[in-house]
Amino acid sequence: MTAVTTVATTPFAGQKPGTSGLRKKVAVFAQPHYLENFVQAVFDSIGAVAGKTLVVGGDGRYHNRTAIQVILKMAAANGFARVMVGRGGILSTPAASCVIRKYQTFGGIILSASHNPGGPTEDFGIKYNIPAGGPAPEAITEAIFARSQVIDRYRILEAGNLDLDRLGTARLGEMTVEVFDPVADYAALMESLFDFAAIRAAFQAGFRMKFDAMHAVTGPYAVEILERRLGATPGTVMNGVPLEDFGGGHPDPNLVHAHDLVEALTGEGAPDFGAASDGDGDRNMVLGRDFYVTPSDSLAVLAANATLCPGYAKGLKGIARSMPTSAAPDRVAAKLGIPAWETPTGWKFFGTLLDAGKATLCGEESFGTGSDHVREKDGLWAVLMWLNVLAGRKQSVADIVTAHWREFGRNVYSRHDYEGIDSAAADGLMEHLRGLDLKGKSLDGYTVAFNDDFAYTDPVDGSVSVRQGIRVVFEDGSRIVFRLSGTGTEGATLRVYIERYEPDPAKHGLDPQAALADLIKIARDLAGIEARTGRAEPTVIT
Ligand code: G16
Repeated sequence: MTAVTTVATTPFAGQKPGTSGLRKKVAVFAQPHYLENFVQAVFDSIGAVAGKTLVVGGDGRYHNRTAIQVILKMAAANGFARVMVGRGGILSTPAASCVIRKYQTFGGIILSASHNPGGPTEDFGIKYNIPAGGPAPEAITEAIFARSQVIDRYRILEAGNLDLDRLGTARLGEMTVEVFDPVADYAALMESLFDFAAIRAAFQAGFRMKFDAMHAVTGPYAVEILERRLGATPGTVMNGVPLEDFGGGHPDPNLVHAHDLVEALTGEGAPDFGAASDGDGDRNMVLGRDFYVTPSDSLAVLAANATLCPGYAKGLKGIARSMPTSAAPDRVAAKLGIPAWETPTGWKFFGTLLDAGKATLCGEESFGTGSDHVREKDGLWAVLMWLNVLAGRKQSVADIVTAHWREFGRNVYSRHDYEGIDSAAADGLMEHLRGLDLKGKSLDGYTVAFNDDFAYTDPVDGSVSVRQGIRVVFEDGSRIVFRLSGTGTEGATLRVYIERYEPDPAKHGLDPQAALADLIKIARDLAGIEARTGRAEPTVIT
Protein backbone atom coordinates (compact mmCIF):
# COMPACT_ATOMS: atom_id res chain seq x y z
CA MET A 1 0.00 0.00 0.00
CA THR A 2 1.33 3.37 -0.88
CA ALA A 3 -0.42 6.68 -0.35
CA VAL A 4 0.69 10.27 -0.79
CA THR A 5 0.44 12.26 2.40
CA THR A 6 0.62 16.02 2.72
CA VAL A 7 2.29 16.85 6.02
CA ALA A 8 1.79 20.25 7.67
CA THR A 9 5.07 21.84 8.74
CA THR A 10 6.60 25.12 9.86
CA PRO A 11 9.84 26.70 8.62
CA PHE A 12 13.24 26.20 10.25
CA ALA A 13 15.47 29.23 10.45
CA GLY A 14 18.80 29.06 8.66
CA GLN A 15 18.15 26.64 5.80
CA LYS A 16 20.41 28.81 3.69
CA PRO A 17 22.77 26.94 1.37
CA GLY A 18 26.41 28.02 1.86
CA THR A 19 29.36 27.76 -0.53
CA SER A 20 28.19 24.28 -1.49
CA GLY A 21 24.73 23.38 -0.27
CA LEU A 22 23.21 23.14 3.20
CA ARG A 23 25.64 21.70 5.77
CA LYS A 24 24.68 21.11 9.40
CA LYS A 25 25.27 18.63 12.18
CA VAL A 26 23.52 15.28 11.79
CA ALA A 27 21.39 16.10 14.85
CA VAL A 28 20.01 19.14 13.04
CA PHE A 29 19.14 17.13 9.92
CA ALA A 30 17.64 14.32 12.03
CA GLN A 31 15.00 16.60 13.59
CA PRO A 32 11.50 15.75 12.41
CA HIS A 33 10.62 17.64 9.20
CA TYR A 34 14.06 19.32 8.82
CA LEU A 35 15.29 17.37 5.79
CA GLU A 36 11.75 17.11 4.42
CA ASN A 37 11.26 20.89 4.51
CA PHE A 38 14.48 21.49 2.62
CA VAL A 39 13.81 18.82 0.00
CA GLN A 40 10.30 20.18 -0.57
CA ALA A 41 11.77 23.69 -0.87
CA VAL A 42 14.10 22.32 -3.57
CA PHE A 43 11.26 20.61 -5.45
CA ASP A 44 9.14 23.77 -5.21
CA SER A 45 11.96 25.96 -6.56
CA ILE A 46 13.29 24.13 -9.62
CA GLY A 47 10.27 24.16 -11.92
CA ALA A 48 7.78 21.44 -12.79
CA VAL A 49 9.14 18.06 -11.70
CA ALA A 50 6.27 15.86 -12.90
CA GLY A 51 7.48 13.12 -15.23
CA LYS A 52 11.15 14.03 -14.77
CA THR A 53 14.18 11.94 -13.75
CA LEU A 54 16.33 12.78 -10.71
CA VAL A 55 19.75 11.44 -9.68
CA VAL A 56 20.31 10.80 -5.96
CA GLY A 57 23.40 9.66 -4.09
CA GLY A 58 25.92 10.67 -1.51
CA ASP A 59 29.33 10.15 0.00
CA GLY A 60 28.20 7.31 2.27
CA ARG A 61 28.50 9.24 5.51
CA TYR A 62 26.27 8.60 8.53
CA HIS A 63 22.62 9.49 7.76
CA ASN A 64 23.13 9.02 3.99
CA ARG A 65 20.89 5.97 3.69
CA THR A 66 18.18 7.39 5.97
CA ALA A 67 18.07 10.63 4.00
CA ILE A 68 17.94 8.83 0.65
CA GLN A 69 14.87 6.81 1.68
CA VAL A 70 13.09 10.06 2.61
CA ILE A 71 14.10 11.76 -0.65
CA LEU A 72 12.89 8.79 -2.72
CA LYS A 73 9.47 8.87 -1.05
CA MET A 74 9.22 12.64 -1.47
CA ALA A 75 10.30 12.46 -5.13
CA ALA A 76 7.57 9.88 -5.75
CA ALA A 77 4.96 12.00 -3.96
CA ASN A 78 5.98 15.08 -5.93
CA GLY A 79 5.54 13.37 -9.28
CA PHE A 80 9.03 12.46 -10.49
CA ALA A 81 8.81 9.58 -12.98
CA ARG A 82 12.19 8.05 -12.16
CA VAL A 83 15.02 8.34 -9.67
CA MET A 84 18.48 6.94 -10.34
CA VAL A 85 20.28 6.00 -7.09
CA GLY A 86 23.88 4.87 -6.77
CA ARG A 87 24.14 1.36 -5.29
CA GLY A 88 24.38 1.52 -1.51
CA GLY A 89 23.46 5.20 -1.79
CA ILE A 90 27.01 5.84 -2.99
CA LEU A 91 27.77 8.44 -5.64
CA SER A 92 30.78 10.70 -5.67
CA THR A 93 30.03 14.32 -6.46
CA PRO A 94 31.82 14.27 -9.84
CA ALA A 95 30.20 10.92 -10.73
CA ALA A 96 26.80 12.46 -9.92
CA SER A 97 27.60 15.31 -12.29
CA CYS A 98 28.67 12.80 -14.94
CA VAL A 99 25.46 10.77 -14.64
CA ILE A 100 23.18 13.84 -14.59
CA ARG A 101 24.76 14.98 -17.85
CA LYS A 102 24.97 11.59 -19.55
CA TYR A 103 21.33 10.68 -18.92
CA GLN A 104 20.09 14.27 -19.27
CA THR A 105 18.19 14.15 -16.01
CA PHE A 106 16.43 17.00 -14.26
CA GLY A 107 19.46 17.44 -12.05
CA GLY A 108 20.29 15.55 -8.90
CA ILE A 109 20.46 15.67 -5.14
CA ILE A 110 23.88 15.05 -3.63
CA LEU A 111 24.22 14.20 0.05
CA SER A 112 27.58 15.22 1.42
CA ALA A 113 29.36 17.55 3.77
CA SER A 114 32.44 17.06 1.64
CA HIS A 115 35.66 17.18 3.65
CA ASN A 116 33.90 17.67 7.01
CA PRO A 117 33.98 14.71 9.43
CA GLY A 118 31.06 12.25 9.48
CA GLY A 119 29.26 10.25 12.18
CA PRO A 120 26.31 10.71 14.55
CA THR A 121 27.81 13.84 16.14
CA GLU A 122 29.39 15.19 12.97
CA ASP A 123 28.28 16.81 9.74
CA PHE A 124 25.76 16.09 7.02
CA GLY A 125 24.85 18.05 3.92
CA ILE A 126 22.58 18.26 0.91
CA LYS A 127 22.68 20.15 -2.35
CA TYR A 128 20.82 20.28 -5.63
CA ASN A 129 22.69 20.16 -8.93
CA ILE A 130 21.07 21.51 -12.07
CA PRO A 131 20.53 19.57 -15.34
CA ALA A 132 23.87 20.84 -16.68
CA GLY A 133 25.42 18.80 -13.85
CA GLY A 134 26.78 21.63 -11.72
CA PRO A 135 25.83 23.06 -8.33
CA ALA A 136 22.75 25.27 -8.44
CA PRO A 137 23.66 28.90 -9.07
CA GLU A 138 22.88 31.53 -6.46
CA ALA A 139 19.54 32.51 -8.04
CA ILE A 140 18.28 28.97 -7.38
CA THR A 141 19.85 28.53 -3.94
CA GLU A 142 18.31 31.83 -2.90
CA ALA A 143 14.92 30.72 -4.19
CA ILE A 144 15.27 27.47 -2.21
CA PHE A 145 16.14 29.42 0.92
CA ALA A 146 13.23 31.84 0.43
CA ARG A 147 10.84 28.92 -0.04
CA SER A 148 12.20 27.16 3.06
CA GLN A 149 11.32 30.22 5.11
CA VAL A 150 7.61 30.14 4.27
CA ILE A 151 7.05 26.43 3.78
CA ASP A 152 3.88 25.05 5.35
CA ARG A 153 3.57 21.51 3.96
CA TYR A 154 5.47 18.76 2.21
CA ARG A 155 4.41 15.72 0.23
CA ILE A 156 5.68 12.24 0.98
CA LEU A 157 4.68 8.72 0.03
CA GLU A 158 3.84 6.33 2.81
CA ALA A 159 5.79 3.25 1.82
CA GLY A 160 8.43 0.85 3.07
CA ASN A 161 12.13 1.39 2.53
CA LEU A 162 13.73 0.17 -0.70
CA ASP A 163 16.75 -2.12 -0.94
CA LEU A 164 19.53 0.21 -2.12
CA ASP A 165 22.13 -2.54 -2.35
CA ARG A 166 20.71 -4.54 -5.24
CA LEU A 167 21.20 -3.31 -8.81
CA GLY A 168 17.98 -3.05 -10.82
CA THR A 169 14.66 -1.27 -10.81
CA ALA A 170 11.81 -1.15 -8.33
CA ARG A 171 8.55 0.76 -8.06
CA LEU A 172 7.73 3.34 -5.46
CA GLY A 173 4.10 4.34 -6.02
CA GLU A 174 3.99 5.55 -9.62
CA MET A 175 7.75 6.19 -9.73
CA THR A 176 10.56 3.92 -10.92
CA VAL A 177 13.69 3.69 -8.82
CA GLU A 178 16.80 2.47 -10.60
CA VAL A 179 19.70 1.36 -8.43
CA PHE A 180 22.77 1.62 -10.68
CA ASP A 181 26.51 0.97 -10.49
CA PRO A 182 27.95 4.31 -9.31
CA VAL A 183 31.38 3.62 -10.84
CA ALA A 184 30.75 2.39 -14.41
CA ASP A 185 29.72 5.59 -16.23
CA TYR A 186 32.38 7.63 -14.47
CA ALA A 187 35.14 5.13 -15.23
CA ALA A 188 34.11 5.07 -18.90
CA LEU A 189 34.29 8.87 -19.04
CA MET A 190 37.80 8.83 -17.54
CA GLU A 191 38.88 6.24 -20.08
CA SER A 192 37.70 8.53 -22.89
CA LEU A 193 39.81 11.46 -21.65
CA PHE A 194 43.16 9.91 -20.72
CA ASP A 195 45.75 7.68 -22.30
CA PHE A 196 45.07 4.56 -20.22
CA ALA A 197 47.48 2.50 -22.33
CA ALA A 198 50.39 4.85 -21.56
CA ILE A 199 49.55 4.92 -17.85
CA ARG A 200 49.20 1.13 -17.77
CA ALA A 201 52.60 0.81 -19.46
CA ALA A 202 54.14 3.08 -16.82
CA PHE A 203 52.76 0.91 -14.00
CA GLN A 204 54.04 -2.19 -15.79
CA ALA A 205 57.48 -0.60 -16.04
CA GLY A 206 57.59 -0.16 -12.25
CA PHE A 207 55.99 3.23 -11.62
CA ARG A 208 54.45 3.19 -8.13
CA MET A 209 51.79 5.29 -6.47
CA LYS A 210 49.61 5.48 -3.37
CA PHE A 211 46.08 6.80 -3.38
CA ASP A 212 44.45 7.63 -0.05
CA ALA A 213 40.68 7.38 -0.28
CA MET A 214 40.45 8.35 3.40
CA HIS A 215 37.63 5.81 3.96
CA ALA A 216 35.42 8.07 1.90
CA VAL A 217 33.56 7.75 -1.36
CA THR A 218 36.43 7.40 -3.86
CA GLY A 219 37.55 3.97 -2.61
CA PRO A 220 35.45 1.92 -5.06
CA TYR A 221 36.23 4.32 -7.92
CA ALA A 222 39.96 4.25 -7.28
CA VAL A 223 40.15 0.46 -6.91
CA GLU A 224 38.28 -0.03 -10.19
CA ILE A 225 40.21 2.57 -12.18
CA LEU A 226 43.72 2.47 -10.71
CA GLU A 227 44.06 -1.17 -9.72
CA ARG A 228 41.70 -3.02 -12.09
CA ARG A 229 41.81 -0.95 -15.29
CA LEU A 230 45.29 0.57 -15.04
CA GLY A 231 47.04 -2.33 -13.38
CA ALA A 232 48.47 -0.53 -10.35
CA THR A 233 49.61 -2.98 -7.68
CA PRO A 234 46.80 -4.15 -5.38
CA GLY A 235 47.10 -2.10 -2.21
CA THR A 236 47.85 1.08 -4.17
CA VAL A 237 44.54 2.37 -2.81
CA MET A 238 44.76 3.01 0.94
CA ASN A 239 41.71 3.31 3.22
CA GLY A 240 39.58 2.24 0.26
CA VAL A 241 36.42 1.10 2.03
CA PRO A 242 33.85 3.89 2.52
CA LEU A 243 32.84 4.10 6.19
CA GLU A 244 30.00 6.09 7.72
CA ASP A 245 32.41 7.94 9.98
CA PHE A 246 35.41 7.86 7.61
CA GLY A 247 37.17 5.70 10.18
CA GLY A 248 37.04 8.60 12.64
CA GLY A 249 39.19 10.72 10.35
CA HIS A 250 38.72 14.06 8.74
CA PRO A 251 38.37 13.31 5.01
CA ASP A 252 40.14 16.44 3.90
CA PRO A 253 43.07 15.81 1.57
CA ASN A 254 45.64 18.21 2.92
CA LEU A 255 49.02 17.88 4.59
CA VAL A 256 47.49 17.71 8.05
CA HIS A 257 44.61 15.29 7.57
CA ALA A 258 46.16 13.02 4.92
CA HIS A 259 49.22 12.44 7.10
CA ASP A 260 49.31 8.66 6.40
CA LEU A 261 49.80 9.44 2.75
CA VAL A 262 52.36 12.17 3.42
CA GLU A 263 54.36 9.70 5.49
CA ALA A 264 54.13 7.05 2.79
CA LEU A 265 55.56 9.51 0.26
CA THR A 266 58.48 10.51 2.46
CA GLY A 267 62.00 9.22 2.22
CA GLU A 268 63.96 6.82 0.08
CA GLY A 269 61.98 3.97 -1.39
CA ALA A 270 58.78 6.01 -1.31
CA PRO A 271 56.46 5.64 -4.32
CA ASP A 272 56.77 8.05 -7.27
CA PHE A 273 53.39 9.64 -6.84
CA GLY A 274 50.79 10.10 -4.11
CA ALA A 275 47.28 11.48 -4.13
CA ALA A 276 44.29 11.75 -1.86
CA SER A 277 40.66 12.70 -2.29
CA ASP A 278 38.01 13.94 0.11
CA GLY A 279 34.67 12.81 1.53
CA ASP A 280 32.68 13.15 -1.69
CA GLY A 281 35.51 12.71 -4.19
CA ASP A 282 35.73 16.17 -5.68
CA ARG A 283 38.93 17.39 -4.04
CA ASN A 284 42.47 16.18 -4.62
CA MET A 285 45.92 16.57 -3.16
CA VAL A 286 48.93 15.62 -5.23
CA LEU A 287 52.36 14.65 -3.93
CA GLY A 288 55.61 13.53 -5.45
CA ARG A 289 58.28 11.72 -3.47
CA ASP A 290 59.15 14.22 -0.71
CA PHE A 291 57.34 16.87 -2.70
CA TYR A 292 54.04 18.68 -2.16
CA VAL A 293 52.24 20.32 -5.09
CA THR A 294 50.06 23.27 -4.09
CA PRO A 295 46.64 23.15 -5.74
CA SER A 296 47.30 26.42 -7.57
CA ASP A 297 50.52 25.03 -9.05
CA SER A 298 48.76 21.77 -9.86
CA LEU A 299 46.24 23.61 -12.03
CA ALA A 300 49.02 25.56 -13.73
CA VAL A 301 51.12 22.46 -14.45
CA LEU A 302 48.13 20.48 -15.74
CA ALA A 303 47.16 23.37 -18.00
CA ALA A 304 50.69 23.69 -19.37
CA ASN A 305 50.81 19.94 -20.15
CA ALA A 306 47.16 19.32 -21.04
CA THR A 307 47.78 18.44 -24.68
CA LEU A 308 49.56 15.25 -23.59
CA CYS A 309 46.10 13.93 -22.70
CA PRO A 310 43.87 12.70 -25.54
CA GLY A 311 40.80 14.49 -24.19
CA TYR A 312 42.62 17.83 -24.24
CA ALA A 313 44.91 17.28 -27.24
CA LYS A 314 43.21 20.06 -29.17
CA GLY A 315 44.20 22.62 -26.54
CA LEU A 316 42.36 24.66 -23.96
CA LYS A 317 39.73 27.36 -24.49
CA GLY A 318 40.59 29.16 -21.27
CA ILE A 319 41.55 28.64 -17.64
CA ALA A 320 39.40 29.70 -14.71
CA ARG A 321 40.42 29.98 -11.07
CA SER A 322 38.83 31.29 -7.92
CA MET A 323 40.03 34.66 -6.68
CA PRO A 324 42.04 33.35 -3.69
CA THR A 325 43.84 30.82 -5.92
CA SER A 326 47.33 31.97 -6.91
CA ALA A 327 47.95 33.62 -10.26
CA ALA A 328 50.19 30.73 -11.42
CA PRO A 329 47.53 29.47 -13.88
CA ASP A 330 47.16 33.00 -15.33
CA ARG A 331 50.82 32.88 -16.40
CA VAL A 332 50.17 29.68 -18.33
CA ALA A 333 47.06 31.16 -19.93
CA ALA A 334 49.05 34.23 -21.01
CA LYS A 335 51.68 32.01 -22.63
CA LEU A 336 49.05 29.89 -24.37
CA GLY A 337 47.24 33.04 -25.52
CA ILE A 338 43.95 31.98 -23.95
CA PRO A 339 41.75 33.82 -21.43
CA ALA A 340 42.27 33.52 -17.66
CA TRP A 341 39.13 34.00 -15.57
CA GLU A 342 38.95 34.97 -11.91
CA THR A 343 35.72 34.01 -10.11
CA PRO A 344 34.56 34.02 -6.48
CA THR A 345 35.18 30.92 -4.36
CA GLY A 346 32.73 28.12 -5.14
CA TRP A 347 32.63 25.73 -8.06
CA LYS A 348 29.17 26.99 -9.03
CA PHE A 349 30.80 30.10 -10.50
CA PHE A 350 32.63 28.06 -13.16
CA GLY A 351 29.45 26.60 -14.64
CA THR A 352 28.54 29.46 -16.95
CA LEU A 353 32.12 29.76 -18.27
CA LEU A 354 32.28 26.02 -19.01
CA ASP A 355 28.81 25.95 -20.60
CA ALA A 356 29.69 28.92 -22.80
CA GLY A 357 32.96 27.31 -23.95
CA LYS A 358 35.03 30.09 -22.40
CA ALA A 359 37.13 27.78 -20.19
CA THR A 360 38.28 24.16 -20.33
CA LEU A 361 40.19 23.77 -17.06
CA CYS A 362 39.27 25.28 -13.69
CA GLY A 363 40.70 25.10 -10.24
CA GLU A 364 40.68 26.40 -6.73
CA GLU A 365 43.27 26.66 -4.02
CA SER A 366 40.99 24.53 -1.83
CA PHE A 367 42.24 21.34 -3.49
CA GLY A 368 39.78 21.50 -6.37
CA THR A 369 40.68 20.91 -10.01
CA GLY A 370 38.43 20.01 -12.90
CA SER A 371 37.45 20.58 -16.49
CA ASP A 372 34.49 20.81 -18.82
CA HIS A 373 34.01 17.00 -18.72
CA VAL A 374 31.61 17.47 -15.79
CA ARG A 375 30.41 20.51 -13.82
CA GLU A 376 32.04 19.69 -10.48
CA LYS A 377 35.62 19.58 -9.42
CA ASP A 378 36.92 16.07 -9.75
CA GLY A 379 39.51 14.43 -7.50
CA LEU A 380 40.22 11.24 -9.43
CA TRP A 381 40.16 13.08 -12.75
CA ALA A 382 43.00 15.29 -11.46
CA VAL A 383 44.93 12.21 -10.34
CA LEU A 384 44.50 10.61 -13.76
CA MET A 385 45.55 13.78 -15.55
CA TRP A 386 48.70 13.85 -13.43
CA LEU A 387 49.31 10.18 -14.22
CA ASN A 388 48.88 10.91 -17.92
CA VAL A 389 51.33 13.85 -17.71
CA LEU A 390 53.84 11.78 -15.72
CA ALA A 391 53.57 8.90 -18.20
CA GLY A 392 54.03 11.33 -21.09
CA ARG A 393 56.96 13.29 -19.70
CA LYS A 394 58.69 10.41 -17.94
CA GLN A 395 59.98 12.78 -15.24
CA SER A 396 59.35 12.96 -11.52
CA VAL A 397 56.68 15.20 -10.00
CA ALA A 398 59.40 17.40 -8.46
CA ASP A 399 61.24 17.75 -11.78
CA ILE A 400 58.08 18.69 -13.64
CA VAL A 401 57.04 21.32 -11.08
CA THR A 402 60.49 22.88 -10.65
CA ALA A 403 60.91 23.05 -14.44
CA HIS A 404 57.52 24.77 -14.55
CA TRP A 405 58.72 27.36 -12.00
CA ARG A 406 61.89 27.96 -14.02
CA GLU A 407 59.79 28.66 -17.08
CA PHE A 408 57.02 30.73 -15.52
CA GLY A 409 58.42 31.90 -12.18
CA ARG A 410 56.96 30.71 -8.88
CA ASN A 411 53.84 32.10 -7.23
CA VAL A 412 54.87 31.28 -3.68
CA TYR A 413 51.65 30.61 -1.84
CA SER A 414 50.21 29.55 1.47
CA ARG A 415 46.83 29.46 3.18
CA HIS A 416 46.43 29.88 6.93
CA ASP A 417 43.15 28.70 8.48
CA TYR A 418 41.85 29.72 11.89
CA GLU A 419 39.11 27.17 12.48
CA GLY A 420 36.22 27.30 14.91
CA ILE A 421 36.67 30.90 16.00
CA ASP A 422 33.90 32.97 17.53
CA SER A 423 31.50 34.11 14.76
CA ALA A 424 31.02 37.62 16.13
CA ALA A 425 34.80 38.09 16.40
CA ALA A 426 35.20 36.84 12.83
CA ASP A 427 32.53 39.22 11.54
CA GLY A 428 34.15 42.08 13.46
CA LEU A 429 37.52 41.30 11.94
CA MET A 430 36.09 41.33 8.43
CA GLU A 431 34.20 44.58 9.09
CA HIS A 432 37.41 46.14 10.34
CA LEU A 433 39.25 45.12 7.16
CA ARG A 434 36.40 46.28 4.96
CA GLY A 435 36.64 49.73 6.50
CA LEU A 436 40.36 50.22 5.78
CA ASP A 437 41.60 52.55 3.08
CA LEU A 438 45.14 51.39 2.39
CA LYS A 439 45.86 52.53 -1.15
CA GLY A 440 49.34 54.05 -1.38
CA LYS A 441 50.20 53.18 2.24
CA SER A 442 53.36 51.30 3.11
CA LEU A 443 53.03 48.23 5.35
CA ASP A 444 56.43 47.00 6.55
CA GLY A 445 57.98 48.16 3.29
CA TYR A 446 55.22 46.84 0.98
CA THR A 447 53.23 49.56 -0.77
CA VAL A 448 49.52 48.83 -1.19
CA ALA A 449 48.33 49.15 -4.79
CA PHE A 450 44.68 48.70 -3.80
CA ASN A 451 42.42 46.98 -1.31
CA ASP A 452 38.80 46.00 -1.84
CA ASP A 453 36.07 43.47 -1.13
CA PHE A 454 36.02 41.30 -4.25
CA ALA A 455 32.88 41.62 -6.37
CA TYR A 456 32.20 39.60 -9.49
CA THR A 457 30.02 40.12 -12.51
CA ASP A 458 29.52 36.87 -14.37
CA PRO A 459 30.71 37.51 -17.95
CA VAL A 460 28.08 35.15 -19.36
CA ASP A 461 24.85 35.85 -17.51
CA GLY A 462 25.67 39.21 -15.93
CA SER A 463 24.79 38.11 -12.39
CA VAL A 464 26.62 40.00 -9.66
CA SER A 465 28.12 38.53 -6.47
CA VAL A 466 29.49 40.89 -3.84
CA ARG A 467 31.50 40.58 -0.62
CA GLN A 468 33.54 37.63 -1.84
CA GLY A 469 36.72 38.29 0.14
CA ILE A 470 38.98 41.17 1.17
CA ARG A 471 41.98 41.69 -1.09
CA VAL A 472 45.06 43.67 -0.16
CA VAL A 473 47.20 43.85 -3.28
CA PHE A 474 50.70 45.32 -3.18
CA GLU A 475 52.55 47.16 -5.91
CA ASP A 476 54.92 44.23 -6.53
CA GLY A 477 51.93 41.94 -7.17
CA SER A 478 52.09 40.28 -3.75
CA ARG A 479 48.71 39.75 -2.20
CA ILE A 480 46.89 38.96 1.02
CA VAL A 481 43.28 37.77 0.91
CA PHE A 482 40.95 37.37 3.89
CA ARG A 483 37.75 35.32 3.67
CA LEU A 484 35.37 33.55 5.98
CA SER A 485 34.70 29.93 5.04
CA GLY A 486 31.25 29.17 3.68
CA THR A 487 31.39 25.45 4.43
CA GLY A 488 31.93 25.13 8.18
CA THR A 489 29.25 24.12 10.66
CA GLU A 490 30.75 25.37 13.93
CA GLY A 491 31.60 28.98 14.69
CA ALA A 492 33.57 30.63 11.90
CA THR A 493 36.71 29.78 10.01
CA LEU A 494 38.96 32.61 8.90
CA ARG A 495 41.08 31.87 5.86
CA VAL A 496 44.10 34.01 5.07
CA TYR A 497 45.71 33.51 1.66
CA ILE A 498 49.21 34.85 1.11
CA GLU A 499 51.01 35.06 -2.21
CA ARG A 500 54.23 36.50 -3.63
CA TYR A 501 55.72 36.12 -7.08
CA GLU A 502 59.31 34.91 -7.21
CA PRO A 503 61.00 35.05 -10.61
CA ASP A 504 64.46 34.02 -9.36
CA PRO A 505 65.04 30.24 -9.73
CA ALA A 506 67.73 30.39 -7.04
CA LYS A 507 64.95 31.16 -4.53
CA HIS A 508 62.38 28.65 -5.76
CA GLY A 509 63.45 26.00 -3.28
CA LEU A 510 62.68 28.13 -0.21
CA ASP A 511 60.05 26.96 2.26
CA PRO A 512 56.93 29.05 1.52
CA GLN A 513 56.44 29.90 5.23
CA ALA A 514 59.91 31.44 5.28
CA ALA A 515 59.57 33.09 1.89
CA LEU A 516 56.23 34.63 2.93
CA ALA A 517 57.14 35.44 6.55
CA ASP A 518 56.96 39.23 6.21
CA LEU A 519 53.61 39.11 4.41
CA ILE A 520 52.25 36.67 7.01
CA LYS A 521 53.19 39.16 9.72
CA ILE A 522 51.55 42.02 7.83
CA ALA A 523 48.37 39.95 7.50
CA ARG A 524 48.23 39.16 11.21
CA ASP A 525 48.89 42.75 12.24
CA LEU A 526 46.52 44.29 9.74
CA ALA A 527 43.60 42.12 10.78
CA GLY A 528 44.53 42.04 14.48
CA ILE A 529 44.00 38.28 14.36
CA GLU A 530 45.34 37.42 17.79
CA ALA A 531 43.68 40.32 19.57
CA ARG A 532 40.32 39.65 17.94
CA THR A 533 40.21 35.85 17.91
CA GLY A 534 42.56 34.89 20.72
CA ARG A 535 44.52 32.72 18.30
CA ALA A 536 48.24 33.27 18.02
CA GLU A 537 48.68 30.59 15.35
CA PRO A 538 46.52 29.12 12.60
CA THR A 539 44.90 25.70 13.03
CA VAL A 540 45.89 24.46 9.58
CA ILE A 541 48.56 25.70 7.21
CA THR A 542 48.55 24.50 3.61
C1 G16 B 1 33.24 23.91 -1.49
C2 G16 B 1 33.04 24.36 -2.89
C3 G16 B 1 34.37 24.78 -3.46
C4 G16 B 1 34.98 25.85 -2.61
C5 G16 B 1 35.06 25.40 -1.19
C6 G16 B 1 35.44 26.56 -0.34
O1 G16 B 1 34.08 22.79 -1.52
O2 G16 B 1 32.51 23.32 -3.67
O3 G16 B 1 34.17 25.22 -4.76
O4 G16 B 1 36.27 26.17 -3.02
O5 G16 B 1 33.81 24.94 -0.76
O6 G16 B 1 35.23 26.29 0.95
P1 G16 B 1 35.27 27.44 2.03
O7 G16 B 1 34.09 28.34 1.78
O8 G16 B 1 35.22 26.69 3.30
O9 G16 B 1 36.57 28.17 1.84
P2 G16 B 1 33.61 21.39 -0.99
O10 G16 B 1 34.72 20.45 -1.37
O11 G16 B 1 33.45 21.61 0.49
O12 G16 B 1 32.30 21.12 -1.68
